[in-house]
Formats: sequence, C-alpha cells, structure tokens
Amino acid sequence: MEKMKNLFKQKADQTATEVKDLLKEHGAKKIGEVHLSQIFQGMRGITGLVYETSLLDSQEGIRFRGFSIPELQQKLPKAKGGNEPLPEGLFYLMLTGEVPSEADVQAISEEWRKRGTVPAHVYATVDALPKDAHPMTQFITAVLALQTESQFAKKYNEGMAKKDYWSYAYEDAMTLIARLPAVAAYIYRRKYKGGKTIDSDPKLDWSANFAHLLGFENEQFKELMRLYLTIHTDHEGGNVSAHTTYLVGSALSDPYLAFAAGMAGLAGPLHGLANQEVIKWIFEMQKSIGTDQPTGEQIADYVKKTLSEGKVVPGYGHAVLRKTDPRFSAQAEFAKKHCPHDPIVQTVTKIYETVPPILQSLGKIKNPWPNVDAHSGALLVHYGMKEYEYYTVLFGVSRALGVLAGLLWARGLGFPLERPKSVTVESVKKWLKGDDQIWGD
Ligand code: NMX
Ligand code: MLT
Repeated sequence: MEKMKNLFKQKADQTATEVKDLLKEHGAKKIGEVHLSQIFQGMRGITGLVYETSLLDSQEGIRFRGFSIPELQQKLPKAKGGNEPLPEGLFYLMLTGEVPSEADVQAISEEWRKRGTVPAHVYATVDALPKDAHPMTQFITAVLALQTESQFAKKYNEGMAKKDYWSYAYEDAMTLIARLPAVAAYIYRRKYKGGKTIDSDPKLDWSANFAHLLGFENEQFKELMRLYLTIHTDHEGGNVSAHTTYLVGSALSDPYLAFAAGMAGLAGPLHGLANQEVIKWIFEMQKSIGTDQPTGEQIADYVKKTLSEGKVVPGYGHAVLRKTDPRFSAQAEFAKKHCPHDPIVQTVTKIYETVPPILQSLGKIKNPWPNVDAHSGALLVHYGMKEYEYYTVLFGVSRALGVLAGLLWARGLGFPLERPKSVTVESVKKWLKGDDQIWGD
C-alpha cells in the first residue's frame, strides 16, 4: 500500500509548489467582498477554505476530483458481480487525484483488512455507556477511545518535525478508517441485536464486510452499502463535519480527535442527523394518517402541519445546493432498479412531488429541493434496517473517507492553524459610527 502513500506525497509536494508560486504572483488578488449580513448568517457565500477532495456546484451538485456521481459509477472499480463503485476507489481518487485500477482498490481493501482489529478497550469503553445512549454518542466515544492508538500524537510528543506531519496523519487515517466498520457494527449489534457480534469476513470488500458485520447478508444490501458509503463521503470543505474536522486538525489535534469533533457536528439535526429525522417524520406521518401509502393531498396537509408547528421539513433545503441533490437522484435510481414497489420508496417519491411547491410558496426558503437525507432511510427500511437512530452512524463511517482525505491534504500542504477574526455586536455598532475597525490585520 506504499504506492498510494507515495503518490499522495508526490501530488501534495507538487501542489504545494504550485500554491507557493500562485501566492507569490497572485496572493494580493481580491476574491470577493464580505457583507455585514453574511457574518450574521452563518458565513453563507464567503469563500474561506481550500479543500482539495471535492467541489460543490449549487446547480449541478458534488464532483469528486472533477467526477460526478454517475461518472464515479462508471469509472471506479466494482466488486465482482456488482454495479456500484467501491468506496476504497473513491478514497484513492480523493487522495491522489487519479482513478485507481482494480489492483489499487484491492490493495486498499487488503490494507484496511490488515489494520481492522479493534483494541479491546474500545469495546469496553462503549460498554460503559448505557445501551440507550444515542448511537452517535456511542460512535464518537468509540472514536475517542481508538485515539490511544494515534501515531501522530505519539510522534508529536516525541518531537516530530513539521515535514513529517502528513506521514503519521496518513497512518492514523488509514487505521481509523479500517476500524470504523467493526466499531460501528458493534454499536448496532449491542443496541439492537442483544450484543451478539459477528466476525469479519476477510473475503469481502470494506462495504460488504460492514454489511456482514451489521448482520445483513442480502447481496442487494451490500450493493446499497457500496453506493451509500461512496456518495456520503464528501461534500466539499464548508459543511459542518468536514469544516470541523479540518478546523480541529489545524490545531494539530490528531486525526482521531479531529474526526470525533467532525462527528459531533454530523450528529446535529440540520446536518447528518437529518437522515434519522426524515424516517422518523415519515413514520409519524404514517401513524397520524393511518396508512403507509398516503396520498399527495394527505402528505401536503402533513407538511403544512409540520411547518405550522415551527419545524423544518427534514431532508429538504440546503445551504449551498439550489437543485435536487444528485445524491438523492442516485438513491432514487437505485430504488427504481431494486425496489420500486416498496410503499416507503413510493412515499418518498410522492413527498418529492409534493414538498418543493409548498416550500417555494413560503418565499423564504432558498432551496425547496431534496438533499441526500430525503432518500437514504427509505432504502435502509426496505432492506430491514428500521432502527433510524442508527442511520447517522452509517453516514459517519462514509464521511470518514472524505474528511480524513481532506485532513491529509491540509497536512500535506502544510496549512496553518485556522483562526478567523470575530466581532461583537457592540463593535459592529461602533464601526458603523466610524469609531472602530472590525477587520483583522
Ligand atoms: N423546512 C422548513 N423551513 C426551512 C427548510 C425546510 N426544509 N429549509 C430552510 N428553511 C427555512 C430556514 O429555517 C430559514 O428560516 P428562518 O428565516 O425562519 O430562520 C429559511 O427557510 C431560510 O433558510 P435557507 O437560507 O433556505 O437555508 P439555510 O442555508 O439557512 O439552511 C438547511 C439549510 C439544510 C439547514 C435547511 O434547509 C434545513 O433546516 N433543512 C432541513 C434539515 C435537513 O434536511 N438537513 C440536512 C442537510 C444535508 N445534510 O446531510 O447535512
Ligand atoms: C453534506 O453532505 O455535508 C451536507 O449536504 C451539508 C452541506 O454540504 O452543507
């Protein structure tokens, strides 16, 4: 697996030289203006980060190193007999910028298999939590327990030079990713399946083995996991989980600590927890209406009720996207192919036909279209995973690939501590009177 590590280093060095030259010549160029309103509104529209692994277009959606989701489905290596891309391949692509060969992807599966054994104290730490603790709380706790293995922290403690940061961050990222399926499956089996765990199957790829560890042997579910774990990996750098990982990593907190912080962000209902909220909302709607096949009119009434109670419609809207999320469309395609007649899948389609015009009519919502979370739960329910509180853990296992690749690029390019300037309302008022300045030096 030295090939991927060496190629990453070569690409990072090359990019670092380009960045140096670029800044020497163009560093003083302005890239935009910041309006006072933007600093009160979640910094929307302010470009403030460099993040190499993916880029989001508000109309077209995500591209990973220039490739759309349908292009990934076409170009990335697949499992034998499968049609969906292997996330191992996307990790290679995000890290090196190159499309991997079958052999490259097999080497990653093998490397993650080798590194996959979870130390016993991690399970003991999870066991110390009550079983009814939210799965994301258990997941973040387990990631923090895994941190005792950090090579980066150990080497820093021994006096590591800056030029070596990337190398030990790489080792940590690889080990952490390798161990996440076992840790995540342990949490699922502990909370929902009486604690009966399942051994890894060394013949399987990372996603199929994860499905197996969870207790799902259906081949279509394994395909779903390959797709799911691919499309949830990355969404450029400004989303809460990626930005938090990047920010905490900039303090030279090791990849375990940085990822745990990112996962605490993913656990918020406006971010990754929205996937549980969507299914919870659909189940509550079914109960309230008394059918698992509500009509468009019944859905419209329920949406209006949700809005009148001052709640958001989960799975709809986005801070950057202004069209239907291509991750929603990829899952809708999967559903069309494998389970078009499932009532919950049909309900998701009806919600898609019903919600956007209602949200649009409110006049204040910038994006009335569905995001990734509007579809994922219905597919999981179809294959028998109905424990929706667990869904964000699946998102988190996938997101590890993107945010850790992003973190490695930050260390590979030698990026500094992130520390933007903040202001108080009082200082803004003074600035408006001409008494104070609110920009940093
Ligand atoms: N339902 C009801 N109201 C909404 C929705 C929605 N789905 N989306 C936005 N709004 C409201 C929003 O709360 C705000 O209201 P107010 O002015 O009263 O505070 C107003 O519309 C304007 O918001 P926007 O500028 O359109 O959206 P913003 O960028 O602030 O927020 C989200 C983006 C994603 C937080 C928001 O659309 C939302 O809360 N959606 C539902 C939760 C969700 O699906 N999150 C998942 C995002 C994807 N992910 O996986 O992370
Ligand atoms: C994500 O995948 O991170 C979400 O769509 C949220 C975002 O991009 O802001």
